[in-house]
Amino acid sequence: MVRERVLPIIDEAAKKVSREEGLLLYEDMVLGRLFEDKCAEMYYRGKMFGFVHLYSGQEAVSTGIIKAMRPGEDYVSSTYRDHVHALSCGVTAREVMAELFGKETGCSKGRGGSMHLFSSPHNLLGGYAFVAEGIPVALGAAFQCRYRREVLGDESADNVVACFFGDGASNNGQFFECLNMAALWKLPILFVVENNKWAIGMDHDRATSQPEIFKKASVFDMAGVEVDGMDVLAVRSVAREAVGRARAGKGPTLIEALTYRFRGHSLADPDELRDPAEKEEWLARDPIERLKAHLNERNLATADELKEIERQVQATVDDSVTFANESAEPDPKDLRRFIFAED
Ligand SMILES: Cc1ncc(C[n+]2csc(CCOP(=O)(O)OP(=O)(O)O)c2C)c(N)n1
Ligand SMILES: [Mg+2]
Repeated sequence: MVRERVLPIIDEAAKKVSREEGLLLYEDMVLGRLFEDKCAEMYYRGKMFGFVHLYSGQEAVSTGIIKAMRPGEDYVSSTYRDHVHALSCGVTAREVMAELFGKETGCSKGRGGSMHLFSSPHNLLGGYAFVAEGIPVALGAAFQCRYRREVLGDESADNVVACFFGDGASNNGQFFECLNMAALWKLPILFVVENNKWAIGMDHDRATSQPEIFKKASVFDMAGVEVDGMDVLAVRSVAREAVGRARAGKGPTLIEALTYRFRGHSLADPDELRDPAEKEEWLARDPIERLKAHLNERNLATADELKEIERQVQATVDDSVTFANESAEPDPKDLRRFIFAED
């Protein structure tokens, strides 16, 4: 058996969820999973170009954090593993699938593809292909929120930023520089490390002197918490606290979510390096199954109701493929557009 870290137990009161909220969290995670299952199918059918990195297994992190924020007002930055973050932000399945197909109707007008999903209306600051590249971008967004509120006197600028990145990124210099500035200026930002134990084929424990990433917050005098990233209610609970702290002007939080990707690093990775016993142990902790059991046990939803949500989500995903297929390619005459902002 693979030895895993023991996580603090979140008390039941903090995990309490209403039926309405529970169904919303369930739907968002199922959307992420079914959308990406379809991505794999479409990638192997040759519909997508370049690398495609799936998030399957990690859905509780995206859903738990983003659904604790204000959609469209708060900001989110991502990595190349960005499809599910975009969906949680409310970017439609149609716009994400069309982007993956390189179509004009995609959220980045077909210019970005899988690793570069952007959406200004959703305050999605982008997916970034370079490891840790999104961290300074998110820091800048957090800085402008504080600047607008305190220097320009805009009381409404109480927005919060969630910055997602991986365990591998936490060994990059930008991580440390940005944590320092965020703590120094008490910026409204959540640094969310999705510790899925691997950076391509590099075992996290072999790559860093202190594998418990949340502890790195303490040297910046910043709050740092670890959480079970396979439990959406636990993630939501720490996210709410961190969002509250950020919005109240009390500064950033480093959240380390322990999670696992169920597939290879990208769809081009045969995934032969990870121990099958480790994979099995984490597959048994599937966050979707976990929430399903929670809702069933507390009589918040029946199995049939959850099945109906899955059916509707599948229809949304299928529709996104039809939409992407039928959408036009970008026009070559527009090749130079959208590089810089247009009036
Ligand atoms: C600056 C930089 N160095 C190296 C790479 C190559 N690379 C792509 S993904 C990756 C691993 C990152 O792992 P992690 O941050 O844990 O994220 P995960 O893929 O596990 O979500 C590396 C090294 C890159 N994209 N950018
Ligand atoms: Mg990783």
